[in-house]
Amino acid sequence: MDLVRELLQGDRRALARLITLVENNDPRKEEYIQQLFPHTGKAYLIGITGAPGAGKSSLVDRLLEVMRRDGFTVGVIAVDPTSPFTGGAILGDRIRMQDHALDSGIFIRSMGTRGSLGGLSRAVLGAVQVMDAFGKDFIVIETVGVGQSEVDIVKAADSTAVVLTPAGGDSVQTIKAGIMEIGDLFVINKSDLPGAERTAAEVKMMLELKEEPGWRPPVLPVISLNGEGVAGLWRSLLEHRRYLEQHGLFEARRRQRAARELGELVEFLVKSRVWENIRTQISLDQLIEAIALRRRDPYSAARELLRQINFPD
Ligand SMILES: Nc1nc2c(ncn2[C@@H]2O[C@H](COP(=O)(O)OP(=O)(O)OP(=O)(O)O)[C@@H](O)[C@H]2O)c(=O)[nH]1
Ligand SMILES: [Mg+2]
Repeated sequence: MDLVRELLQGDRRALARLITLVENNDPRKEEYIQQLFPHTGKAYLIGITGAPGAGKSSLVDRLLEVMRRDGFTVGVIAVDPTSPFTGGAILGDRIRMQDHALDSGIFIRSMGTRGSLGGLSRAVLGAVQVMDAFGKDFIVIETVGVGQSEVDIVKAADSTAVVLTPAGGDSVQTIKAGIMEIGDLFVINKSDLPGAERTAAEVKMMLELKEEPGWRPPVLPVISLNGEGVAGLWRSLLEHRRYLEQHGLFEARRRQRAARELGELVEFLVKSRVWENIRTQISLDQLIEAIALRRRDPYSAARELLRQINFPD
């Protein structure tokens, strides 16, 4: 288990390699996570989400400067939002964050949605655990708030900032309800553009409608281009963290995360085990043909399969 020891001693190459192994679902993944786990739980997770092109990477880039100035070490996981056909954003993220890559207090990893089909959340959580064990104070997860899987990923964060932009002609009404709910903070990025104040006002109104007691998500104008407002965002993030801790909500969130992670893992293990058994024991062709020709209904066929591998009813 040299890799784990090297990681715990602060070896960045071991960090990079372990993340790759975890992301690729290496057979040793489980063993590695088991060994790393006692060393995790210290990092604070920040989710940054928003529409494609909202300026998330630019914002993270600026945020890193401020966090580093305060002396914190940071891991970044940028979930590549692009479709399998473009793949441009990975390069974009790399270019923009290149300067930081030379800083040993920062570790940046782009993670494709392709390689880890259906297991993106597992891959991200695995990478989080590796960075956490390595000793990063903060882990920033950048994802596009479009698909359910991306939204699920930020749900794992301790604090989530939703990045919006001046709506232009559109109104904030078009913002997906789901994304409003996961925001602990709202950033109006590109506040140098016209309409920023209106967007901020609309978001504030939407938030006030909720009338829930507790933490009031701030709405923060930011210009990532020149860094304006980023220090304020950082202060708000720390404030939110204090709020969670003082109200016992920090532990509650972590418990939620644990529950979700356990659930996802059970599903994953059952699913992979069941299919493994089915594939090695049964030829599916006839059954599929029968369903396609409407000689069999899919439910009874599925149940028959499970019975044949002795899966408990
Ligand atoms: N005018 C203006 N443009 C900005 C600002 N912040 C970012 N941009 C520009 O917006 C574009 C998208 O920025 P990114 O940081 O790549 O946005 P992103 O949300 O990470 O994009 P994806 O990862 O592809 O979803 C770039 O051309 C940025 O230069 C800002 O504050 N003002
Ligand atoms: Mg980006």
